[in-house]
Amino acid sequence: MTGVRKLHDATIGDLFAGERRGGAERLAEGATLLRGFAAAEAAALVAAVGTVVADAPFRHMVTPGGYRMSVAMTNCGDAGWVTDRRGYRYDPADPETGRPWPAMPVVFSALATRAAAAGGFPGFAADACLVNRYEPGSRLSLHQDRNERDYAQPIVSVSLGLPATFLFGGLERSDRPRRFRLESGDVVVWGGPSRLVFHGVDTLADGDHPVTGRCRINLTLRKAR
Ligand code: MD3
Ligand code: FE
Repeated sequence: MTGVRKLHDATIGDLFAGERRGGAERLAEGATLLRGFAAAEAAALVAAVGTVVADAPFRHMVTPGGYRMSVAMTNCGDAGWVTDRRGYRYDPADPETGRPWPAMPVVFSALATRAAAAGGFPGFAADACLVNRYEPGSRLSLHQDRNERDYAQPIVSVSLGLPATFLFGGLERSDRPRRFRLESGDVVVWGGPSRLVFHGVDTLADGDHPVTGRCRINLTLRKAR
């Protein structure tokens, strides 16, 4: 190795000291990006989404303000996140059918527990999973996740399929967001002081992915109640 290369590596190493540890990147206090953490399981996770969707199909929900969301959603687990003209909430039943949401696949809950532990939250047990499907042109505007009972519980998010630009803001809506590219198999754990930050997803670019085809799927695993 040349002296120049060694110097370069040492500089990069110093720049990221305290930020990267064994593939984990600390985005902010309590927020950890685990690049590729679910890559080996991506196909199995997408297959499990197929079993959920067979029972509770993707649908475009309406916001309390009357806007149709560009992201299609469904849920599994003990409760599902829903929105309609009456507001945002968790519901134990799918409002489209009146039936309970499908059970959470064990591949989801086991991954959430392992990822949360890697992000510094041992013993996490997700009881709800929101499944988001982004097609080209879909986006999720800046928001906070505030419908869960206990903000001490982290949220685990899993990206599958087409890459997206994630917007990671601050505790005020007006804080200018940082932008991160999230790829298939990336997992992010959001807890502690990062739990209530404003966040969103930029308009999805078109593409074709071997695991999902022309879309991105995001799983958000939560302890809702
Ligand atoms: C940061 N989903 O469903 S996951 C959502 O890619 C949501 O579908 C996005 O935001 C998606 O509510 C982003 C990343 C995420 C999820 C929850 C968070 C980031 C978060 C909660 C607090 C802070
Ligand atoms: Fe969110």
